[in-house]
Amino acid sequence: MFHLRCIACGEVYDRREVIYQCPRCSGLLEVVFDLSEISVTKAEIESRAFNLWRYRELMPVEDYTRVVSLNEGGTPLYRADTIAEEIGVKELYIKNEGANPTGSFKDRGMTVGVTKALELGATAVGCASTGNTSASLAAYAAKAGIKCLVLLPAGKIAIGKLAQALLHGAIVVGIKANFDVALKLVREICAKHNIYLLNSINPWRLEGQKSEAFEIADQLGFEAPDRVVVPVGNCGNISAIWKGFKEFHELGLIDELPVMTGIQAEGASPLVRAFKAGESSVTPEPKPETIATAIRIGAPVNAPKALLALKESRGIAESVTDEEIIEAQKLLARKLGVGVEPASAASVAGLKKLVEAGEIDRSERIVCVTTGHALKDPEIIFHRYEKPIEIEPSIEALEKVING
Ligand code: AN7
Repeated sequence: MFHLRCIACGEVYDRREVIYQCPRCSGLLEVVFDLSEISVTKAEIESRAFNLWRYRELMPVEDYTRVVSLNEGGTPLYRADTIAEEIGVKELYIKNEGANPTGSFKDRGMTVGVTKALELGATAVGCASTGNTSASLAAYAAKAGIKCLVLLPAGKIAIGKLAQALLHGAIVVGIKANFDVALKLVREICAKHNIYLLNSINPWRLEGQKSEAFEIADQLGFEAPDRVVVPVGNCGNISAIWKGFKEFHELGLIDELPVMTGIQAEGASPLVRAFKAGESSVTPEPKPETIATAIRIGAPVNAPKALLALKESRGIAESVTDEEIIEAQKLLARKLGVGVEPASAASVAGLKKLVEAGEIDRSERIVCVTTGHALKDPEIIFHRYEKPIEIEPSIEALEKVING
């Protein structure tokens, strides 16, 4: 079975308690499985459909036949030889999370999170979001038939994500402030009005996201890569992926653990600064800024978990500029045929920077996670890339174009 435990003071709590932080010390909570009770084999896993529920023994739900699912997970792991050559590493893979039902890795969290919401008797769910969380929660709440409230930093949401939240019928509220302020506000309203909170402070949600690690290992033939590179905002995903690798390792499903590498945008990089200064907590950035709006976060709530993941895996953290992000987005789009939103490209941008700086061994086997689909943010493409060419409808005019 499984229960909740505080990562700071170690206090344990029953899985049926509706809590998001340790009631005693306010520390972050994590879900702990009794792994000695779990005996799933590689063959059993391989006999199942390739989606998140392939790893059902490690998913903390009461009855997996009754989960709220849109068939999330099962995303492609592309071998990216052309990009590997460009960056100068031996073996590179792209784990394309944009291939999830609503176009981001958040769906992995929401299938578990919304299932838990129902199990705990919730009739409404809520979140603050830089976009993808709201798009995903809106869709899963619709599937579950419950109400959904999303708070967004007004004017700072990529248009595709905003459209999704509206499309799926959530109550969409723009807050005239940044994400960090919206998160504070939603936590208050959720507590006051019995709305189940599904930001990544919610430990159940991260359980779904740890399946990224299971899949990467599975797709590499039950082996961990040397390194996993992850874009970082609120610090939930990198923590979840690390937890997934640790559980597979403890169960004997993989022999090695990867090194975790977190990448933030330069204008929103509190984790990177804390990591480089060797600090055990982050100092919030009051005015986070980057074109990668998904990771425009100054006060990451899961920073203690991410710092632990970096420490335990002997990992590193680095920041990249908006220009480097666009360059990496172009590389993925034009050398691999994979369209990702800017935040996602941060992983590849960070890898390139770290390889050039000599901080990553070129002989490693590396997986970069790309977290969200390019269509989430079409505006950035219109602003940063070539414009379409308009001509009169004649062969002569067309020939002029193709002849450059
Ligand atoms: C594409 O949707 O925080 O470090 O509210 O959308 O776990 O926060 C999004 C985060 C990376 C960072 N890539 O993950 C939200 C939100 C994409 C994202 C991240 C996000 P975390």
